[in-house]
Amino acid sequence: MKTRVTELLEIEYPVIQGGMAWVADYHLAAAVSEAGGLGIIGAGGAGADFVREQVRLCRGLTDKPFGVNIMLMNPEAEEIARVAAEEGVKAVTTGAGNPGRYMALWKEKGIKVIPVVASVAMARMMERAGADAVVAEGMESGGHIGSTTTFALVPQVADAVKIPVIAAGGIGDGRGFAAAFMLGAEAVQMGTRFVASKEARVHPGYKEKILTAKDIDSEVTGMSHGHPVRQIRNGMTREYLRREKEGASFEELEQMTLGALRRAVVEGDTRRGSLMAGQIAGLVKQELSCAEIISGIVEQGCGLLKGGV
Ligand code: TUI
Repeated sequence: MKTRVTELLEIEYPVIQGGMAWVADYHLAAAVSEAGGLGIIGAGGAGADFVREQVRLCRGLTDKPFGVNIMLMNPEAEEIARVAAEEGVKAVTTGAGNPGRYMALWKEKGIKVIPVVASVAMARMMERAGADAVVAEGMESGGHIGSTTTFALVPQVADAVKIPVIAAGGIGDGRGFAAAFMLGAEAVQMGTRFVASKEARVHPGYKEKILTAKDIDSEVTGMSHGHPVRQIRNGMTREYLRREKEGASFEELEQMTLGALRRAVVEGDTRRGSLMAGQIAGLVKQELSCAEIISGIVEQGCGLLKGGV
Protein backbone atom coordinates (compact mmCIF):
# COMPACT_ATOMS: atom_id res chain seq x y z
CA MET A 1 0.00 0.00 0.00
CA LYS A 2 1.58 3.27 -1.18
CA THR A 3 1.06 6.70 0.36
CA ARG A 4 3.36 9.70 0.71
CA VAL A 5 4.22 8.38 4.19
CA THR A 6 5.26 4.89 3.03
CA GLU A 7 7.41 6.55 0.33
CA LEU A 8 8.93 9.01 2.80
CA LEU A 9 9.84 6.33 5.33
CA GLU A 10 10.45 3.47 2.86
CA ILE A 11 8.05 1.17 4.70
CA GLU A 12 5.54 -1.34 3.40
CA TYR A 13 2.41 -0.30 5.32
CA PRO A 14 1.28 3.17 6.50
CA VAL A 15 1.33 2.18 10.17
CA ILE A 16 3.57 3.84 12.76
CA GLN A 17 4.03 2.80 16.36
CA GLY A 18 3.67 5.39 19.11
CA GLY A 19 6.83 6.29 21.03
CA MET A 20 5.58 5.16 24.41
CA ALA A 21 7.89 5.78 27.36
CA TRP A 22 9.01 2.56 29.11
CA VAL A 23 6.99 0.46 26.62
CA ALA A 24 8.51 1.20 23.23
CA ASP A 25 11.89 -0.51 23.60
CA TYR A 26 14.00 -1.99 20.80
CA HIS A 27 12.13 -5.32 20.87
CA LEU A 28 8.80 -3.66 20.09
CA ALA A 29 10.29 -1.23 17.58
CA ALA A 30 12.08 -4.02 15.70
CA ALA A 31 8.92 -6.18 15.65
CA VAL A 32 6.82 -3.36 14.16
CA SER A 33 9.46 -2.55 11.56
CA GLU A 34 9.91 -6.22 10.66
CA ALA A 35 6.13 -6.38 10.16
CA GLY A 36 6.33 -3.58 7.58
CA GLY A 37 5.39 -0.58 9.71
CA LEU A 38 7.65 2.00 11.34
CA GLY A 39 8.85 0.89 14.77
CA ILE A 40 9.80 3.62 17.19
CA ILE A 41 12.06 3.54 20.25
CA GLY A 42 10.45 5.77 22.88
CA ALA A 43 13.13 7.73 24.72
CA GLY A 44 10.59 8.89 27.33
CA GLY A 45 12.51 10.08 30.38
CA ALA A 46 15.60 7.95 29.67
CA GLY A 47 19.16 9.18 29.29
CA ALA A 48 21.03 9.64 26.01
CA ASP A 49 23.37 6.67 26.52
CA PHE A 50 20.42 4.35 27.07
CA VAL A 51 18.82 5.58 23.84
CA ARG A 52 22.03 5.06 21.87
CA GLU A 53 22.23 1.49 23.16
CA GLN A 54 18.59 0.85 22.26
CA VAL A 55 19.16 2.09 18.71
CA ARG A 56 22.16 -0.22 18.28
CA LEU A 57 20.28 -3.20 19.73
CA CYS A 58 17.35 -2.50 17.38
CA ARG A 59 19.71 -2.49 14.44
CA GLY A 60 20.82 -5.95 15.53
CA LEU A 61 17.23 -7.23 15.16
CA THR A 62 16.15 -5.55 11.94
CA ASP A 63 17.64 -3.93 8.88
CA LYS A 64 14.33 -2.22 8.12
CA PRO A 65 13.80 1.49 8.89
CA PHE A 66 12.90 2.51 12.44
CA GLY A 67 12.79 5.75 14.42
CA VAL A 68 13.21 7.36 17.82
CA ASN A 69 10.61 9.37 19.72
CA ILE A 70 11.93 12.23 21.81
CA MET A 71 9.75 13.47 24.65
CA LEU A 72 10.81 17.10 24.72
CA MET A 73 10.19 17.58 28.45
CA ASN A 74 13.08 15.15 29.07
CA PRO A 75 15.97 17.15 30.59
CA GLU A 76 18.31 15.23 28.26
CA ALA A 77 16.27 15.97 25.12
CA GLU A 78 19.13 17.86 23.51
CA GLU A 79 21.63 15.01 23.99
CA ILE A 80 19.07 12.50 22.72
CA ALA A 81 18.46 14.71 19.67
CA ARG A 82 22.20 14.48 18.99
CA VAL A 83 22.25 10.70 19.50
CA ALA A 84 19.46 10.32 16.92
CA ALA A 85 21.48 12.41 14.46
CA GLU A 86 24.74 10.54 15.12
CA GLU A 87 23.17 7.08 14.93
CA GLY A 88 21.36 8.02 11.71
CA VAL A 89 17.90 6.61 12.44
CA LYS A 90 15.34 6.82 9.65
CA ALA A 91 12.97 9.16 11.48
CA VAL A 92 12.47 11.16 14.64
CA THR A 93 9.05 11.78 16.12
CA THR A 94 8.69 14.26 18.98
CA GLY A 95 6.14 14.83 21.70
CA ALA A 96 5.14 17.28 24.39
CA GLY A 97 6.80 20.34 22.90
CA ASN A 98 8.29 22.22 19.95
CA PRO A 99 11.31 20.50 18.31
CA GLY A 100 12.11 23.54 16.11
CA ARG A 101 15.63 24.04 17.48
CA TYR A 102 16.75 20.51 16.57
CA MET A 103 15.29 20.47 13.08
CA ALA A 104 18.45 21.60 11.21
CA LEU A 105 20.57 18.98 13.03
CA TRP A 106 18.30 16.15 11.88
CA LYS A 107 17.64 17.46 8.38
CA GLU A 108 21.37 17.76 7.76
CA LYS A 109 21.65 13.99 8.34
CA GLY A 110 18.67 13.19 6.12
CA ILE A 111 16.54 12.10 9.07
CA LYS A 112 12.81 12.45 8.50
CA VAL A 113 11.28 14.71 11.14
CA ILE A 114 7.72 14.01 12.26
CA PRO A 115 6.54 16.12 15.21
CA VAL A 116 3.44 15.00 17.09
CA VAL A 117 1.02 17.93 17.28
CA ALA A 118 -2.31 18.46 18.96
CA SER A 119 -3.39 21.65 17.14
CA VAL A 120 -3.55 23.23 13.69
CA ALA A 121 -1.31 26.13 14.79
CA MET A 122 1.44 23.73 15.90
CA ALA A 123 1.11 21.73 12.65
CA ARG A 124 1.55 24.90 10.60
CA MET A 125 4.53 25.98 12.68
CA MET A 126 6.17 22.57 12.23
CA GLU A 127 5.63 22.65 8.47
CA ARG A 128 7.27 26.09 8.28
CA ALA A 129 10.18 24.77 10.37
CA GLY A 130 10.81 22.00 7.81
CA ALA A 131 8.96 18.95 9.19
CA ASP A 132 8.51 16.11 6.67
CA ALA A 133 5.12 15.06 8.09
CA VAL A 134 3.11 15.56 11.27
CA VAL A 135 1.27 13.19 13.55
CA ALA A 136 -2.09 14.82 14.41
CA GLU A 137 -2.87 13.32 17.79
CA GLY A 138 -6.38 13.53 19.21
CA MET A 139 -7.29 13.54 22.89
CA GLU A 140 -8.49 9.93 22.71
CA SER A 141 -4.81 8.98 22.99
CA GLY A 142 -3.11 7.70 26.09
CA GLY A 143 -0.48 9.69 27.95
CA HIS A 144 0.10 13.44 27.54
CA ILE A 145 -2.67 14.83 25.33
CA GLY A 146 -4.13 17.96 23.77
CA SER A 147 -7.80 18.91 23.88
CA THR A 148 -9.20 18.22 20.39
CA THR A 149 -10.57 14.87 19.24
CA THR A 150 -8.99 12.94 16.37
CA PHE A 151 -12.21 13.24 14.36
CA ALA A 152 -12.10 17.04 14.51
CA LEU A 153 -8.31 17.51 14.47
CA VAL A 154 -7.20 15.36 11.52
CA PRO A 155 -9.24 17.01 8.72
CA GLN A 156 -8.42 20.49 10.01
CA VAL A 157 -4.69 19.71 10.08
CA ALA A 158 -4.93 18.03 6.66
CA ASP A 159 -6.47 21.22 5.25
CA ALA A 160 -3.89 23.45 6.93
CA VAL A 161 -0.64 21.81 5.77
CA LYS A 162 0.73 20.36 2.54
CA ILE A 163 3.01 17.77 4.21
CA PRO A 164 1.48 14.35 4.91
CA VAL A 165 -0.64 13.90 8.05
CA ILE A 166 -0.53 10.79 10.21
CA ALA A 167 -3.61 10.29 12.40
CA ALA A 168 -3.31 9.16 16.02
CA GLY A 169 -5.70 8.73 18.91
CA GLY A 170 -8.53 6.22 19.09
CA ILE A 171 -7.33 4.04 16.22
CA GLY A 172 -7.22 0.31 16.96
CA ASP A 173 -8.52 -1.62 13.96
CA GLY A 174 -9.22 -1.41 10.23
CA ARG A 175 -12.29 0.76 10.77
CA GLY A 176 -10.22 3.41 12.52
CA PHE A 177 -7.55 3.08 9.82
CA ALA A 178 -10.12 3.63 7.04
CA ALA A 179 -11.76 6.51 8.91
CA ALA A 180 -8.37 8.22 9.35
CA PHE A 181 -7.77 8.02 5.59
CA MET A 182 -11.25 9.43 4.90
CA LEU A 183 -10.36 12.37 7.16
CA GLY A 184 -7.26 13.13 5.09
CA ALA A 185 -4.54 11.12 6.83
CA GLU A 186 -1.96 9.13 4.84
CA ALA A 187 -0.93 6.84 7.70
CA VAL A 188 -1.95 6.02 11.25
CA GLN A 189 0.01 5.92 14.48
CA MET A 190 -1.12 3.47 17.17
CA GLY A 191 0.04 3.11 20.74
CA THR A 192 -2.41 1.23 22.94
CA ARG A 193 -2.91 -1.55 20.39
CA PHE A 194 0.84 -2.21 20.38
CA VAL A 195 1.11 -2.19 24.20
CA ALA A 196 -1.12 -5.26 24.06
CA SER A 197 1.04 -6.97 21.43
CA LYS A 198 2.97 -10.17 22.06
CA GLU A 199 6.29 -8.40 21.54
CA ALA A 200 5.65 -5.59 24.05
CA ARG A 201 7.76 -6.39 27.11
CA VAL A 202 5.49 -4.82 29.68
CA HIS A 203 4.29 -6.30 32.94
CA PRO A 204 1.43 -8.79 32.32
CA GLY A 205 -0.72 -6.90 34.84
CA TYR A 206 -0.58 -3.73 32.71
CA LYS A 207 -1.35 -5.66 29.52
CA GLU A 208 -4.28 -7.35 31.24
CA LYS A 209 -5.69 -3.96 32.30
CA ILE A 210 -5.73 -2.87 28.64
CA LEU A 211 -7.23 -6.16 27.44
CA THR A 212 -10.07 -5.97 29.99
CA ALA A 213 -10.69 -2.20 29.86
CA LYS A 214 -14.09 -0.85 28.84
CA ASP A 215 -14.77 2.24 26.71
CA ILE A 216 -15.26 4.49 29.75
CA ASP A 217 -12.36 3.24 31.84
CA SER A 218 -9.83 6.00 31.19
CA GLU A 219 -9.46 9.24 33.11
CA VAL A 220 -7.61 12.49 32.38
CA THR A 221 -5.56 13.85 35.27
CA GLY A 222 -3.76 17.19 35.45
CA MET A 223 -6.18 19.17 33.27
CA SER A 224 -6.30 22.12 35.72
CA HIS A 225 -2.52 22.56 35.57
CA GLY A 226 -2.20 22.28 31.80
CA HIS A 227 -0.66 18.78 31.95
CA PRO A 228 -3.48 16.48 30.90
CA VAL A 229 -2.52 12.79 30.96
CA ARG A 230 -4.90 9.95 30.00
CA GLN A 231 -4.63 6.66 31.83
CA ILE A 232 -6.83 3.80 33.01
CA ARG A 233 -8.75 4.67 36.18
CA ASN A 234 -7.33 3.21 39.41
CA GLY A 235 -6.56 4.18 43.00
CA MET A 236 -3.93 6.68 41.90
CA THR A 237 -6.17 8.54 39.42
CA ARG A 238 -9.05 8.65 41.94
CA GLU A 239 -6.84 10.21 44.58
CA TYR A 240 -5.19 12.56 42.06
CA LEU A 241 -8.55 13.83 40.78
CA ARG A 242 -9.92 14.26 44.31
CA ARG A 243 -6.89 16.32 45.33
CA GLU A 244 -6.87 18.22 42.03
CA LYS A 245 -10.53 19.19 42.65
CA GLU A 246 -9.58 20.39 46.13
CA GLY A 247 -7.07 22.75 44.50
CA ALA A 248 -3.79 20.94 45.22
CA SER A 249 -0.71 22.54 43.67
CA PHE A 250 0.99 21.05 40.61
CA GLU A 251 4.07 20.21 42.68
CA GLU A 252 1.99 18.31 45.21
CA LEU A 253 0.21 16.34 42.48
CA GLU A 254 3.50 15.65 40.70
CA GLN A 255 4.65 13.76 43.79
CA MET A 256 1.91 11.22 43.12
CA THR A 257 2.81 10.69 39.49
CA LEU A 258 6.60 10.73 39.66
CA GLY A 259 7.75 7.30 38.64
CA ALA A 260 4.13 6.17 38.31
CA LEU A 261 4.46 5.11 34.66
CA ARG A 262 7.44 2.93 35.49
CA ARG A 263 5.49 1.44 38.40
CA ALA A 264 2.72 0.40 35.99
CA VAL A 265 4.79 -0.78 33.04
CA VAL A 266 7.71 -2.44 34.79
CA GLU A 267 6.39 -3.41 38.22
CA GLY A 268 2.78 -4.07 37.22
CA ASP A 269 1.45 -1.90 40.05
CA THR A 270 -2.09 -1.56 38.71
CA ARG A 271 -3.36 0.32 41.81
CA ARG A 272 -0.74 3.05 42.25
CA GLY A 273 0.91 3.07 38.81
CA SER A 274 -0.02 5.27 35.84
CA LEU A 275 -1.65 2.83 33.39
CA MET A 276 -1.38 5.12 30.36
CA ALA A 277 -3.71 3.97 27.59
CA GLY A 278 -6.04 5.52 25.04
CA GLN A 279 -9.83 5.38 24.91
CA ILE A 280 -9.56 2.62 22.31
CA ALA A 281 -8.34 0.18 25.02
CA GLY A 282 -11.94 -1.06 25.25
CA LEU A 283 -11.64 -2.39 21.69
CA VAL A 284 -8.41 -4.28 22.30
CA LYS A 285 -9.41 -7.76 23.44
CA GLN A 286 -6.66 -10.04 22.23
CA GLU A 287 -2.89 -10.13 22.49
CA LEU A 288 -1.61 -10.55 18.93
CA SER A 289 1.81 -10.28 17.34
CA CYS A 290 2.76 -6.98 15.70
CA ALA A 291 2.65 -8.69 12.30
CA GLU A 292 -0.90 -9.94 12.96
CA ILE A 293 -2.00 -6.50 14.19
CA ILE A 294 -0.60 -4.66 11.18
CA SER A 295 -1.72 -7.10 8.49
CA GLY A 296 -5.20 -7.38 10.04
CA ILE A 297 -5.68 -3.63 10.22
CA VAL A 298 -4.39 -2.93 6.74
CA GLU A 299 -6.47 -5.73 5.23
CA GLN A 300 -9.69 -4.67 6.96
CA GLY A 301 -8.96 -0.97 6.39
CA CYS A 302 -8.20 -1.34 2.68
CA GLY A 303 -11.32 -3.47 2.20
CA LEU A 304 -13.43 -0.70 3.72
CA LEU A 305 -11.74 2.02 1.69
CA LYS A 306 -12.48 0.09 -1.51
CA GLY A 307 -16.17 0.11 -0.60
CA GLY A 308 -16.51 -3.22 1.20
CA VAL A 309 -18.13 -3.69 4.58
O1 TUI B 1 3.94 13.25 24.07
C1 TUI B 1 2.92 12.66 23.94
N1 TUI B 1 2.46 11.75 24.83
C2 TUI B 1 3.11 11.39 25.98
S1 TUI B 1 4.60 11.97 26.50
C3 TUI B 1 4.50 11.03 27.85
S2 TUI B 1 5.75 11.01 29.05
C4 TUI B 1 4.98 11.67 30.38
N2 TUI B 1 5.11 11.01 31.51
C5 TUI B 1 4.55 11.46 32.61
C6 TUI B 1 3.81 12.62 32.60
C7 TUI B 1 3.65 13.31 31.45
C8 TUI B 1 4.23 12.83 30.30
C9 TUI B 1 3.36 10.31 27.86
N3 TUI B 1 2.61 10.54 26.80
N4 TUI B 1 2.13 12.85 22.86
C10 TUI B 1 2.45 13.81 21.87
C11 TUI B 1 1.86 15.10 22.18
N5 TUI B 1 2.50 16.22 22.06
N6 TUI B 1 0.62 15.33 22.62
C12 TUI B 1 0.48 16.68 22.76
C13 TUI B 1 1.69 17.22 22.40
C14 TUI B 1 2.10 18.58 22.34
C15 TUI B 1 1.75 19.50 23.31
C16 TUI B 1 2.21 20.79 23.24
C17 TUI B 1 2.91 18.98 21.28
C18 TUI B 1 3.35 20.29 21.22
C19 TUI B 1 3.00 21.16 22.18
O2 TUI B 1 3.46 22.42 22.03
C20 TUI B 1 3.65 23.23 23.14
C21 TUI B 1 4.66 24.26 22.80
O3 TUI B 1 5.80 24.08 23.20
O4 TUI B 1 4.28 25.18 22.08
